[in-house]
Amino acid sequence: MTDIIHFEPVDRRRDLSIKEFKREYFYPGRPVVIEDAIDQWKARSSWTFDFFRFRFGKDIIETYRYEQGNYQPDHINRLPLGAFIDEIIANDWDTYPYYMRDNCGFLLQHKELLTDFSEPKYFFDWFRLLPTSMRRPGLRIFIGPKGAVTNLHQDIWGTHFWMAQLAGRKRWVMFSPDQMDLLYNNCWQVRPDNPDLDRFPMFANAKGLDCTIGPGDLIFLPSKWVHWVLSLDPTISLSYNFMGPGCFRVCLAGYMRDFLGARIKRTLPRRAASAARSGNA
Ligand SMILES: O=C(O)CCC(=O)C(=O)O
Ligand SMILES: [Fe+2]
Repeated sequence: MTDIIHFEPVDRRRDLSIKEFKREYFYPGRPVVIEDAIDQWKARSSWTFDFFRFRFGKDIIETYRYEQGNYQPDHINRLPLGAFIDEIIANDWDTYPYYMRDNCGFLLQHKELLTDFSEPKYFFDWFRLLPTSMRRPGLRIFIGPKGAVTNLHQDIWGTHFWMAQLAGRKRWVMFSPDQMDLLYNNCWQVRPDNPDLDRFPMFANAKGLDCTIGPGDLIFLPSKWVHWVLSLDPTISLSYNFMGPGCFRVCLAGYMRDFLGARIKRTLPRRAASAARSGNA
């Protein structure tokens, strides 16, 4: 497909020192693709479709269906991972619009996989400074067919983000937060590869960055950058959202709101039930 709008390429770097990363990308809030950051990972060569199919093929996983331009929250398909991998190799998005996305349970169930990779040296997650009971699982696996799409969005709580690409290629288009108005407040219906300029005319003036990541690449996306992702092949990726300089306050506030909200939701019915039992209700 020929794009209507031209985007600037994201920097691709090798031999990037931590100091250079911080000075050129992390502190100024610029995305970058680092080509050699995960060369030492075992997962870099071992996490193939066959590996997941043979080792974990019987695991029941959840996949999300993309319909009418978005993921439908109540449209979840549960099936064995092996059968899912067979489907995504044989089909593409038009015939099989299902994506195993944001999956954090898989790595919790298979802790042996945690030794296949390590946190890239560029990052340190400040969530790790919270008490253990308040931490959240941050690592997520994505497996999907060619054509799988993630609509335009910003990441949760304004976190920074990295993704390691292990199989297949993904196209990323991203916009700095100051482009928000031209993105119609990061409206999920804006498709950067084929925008409907009758509906979203201001998008024609949005300045975006563009890259394709393939096996072995690591992409860093700073807090609040708006992004859209398209799988160009069947893909396997590992991602992590983290807190750090530049997003500490907004991130902690969002996180605490959700964390405390969930706690209150869990405890209130228990309190009401025990008050009712003791006749205080
Ligand atoms: O790889 C993808 O499809 C989307 C990743 C992403 O944007 C996210 O996890 O927030
Ligand atoms: Fe995202």
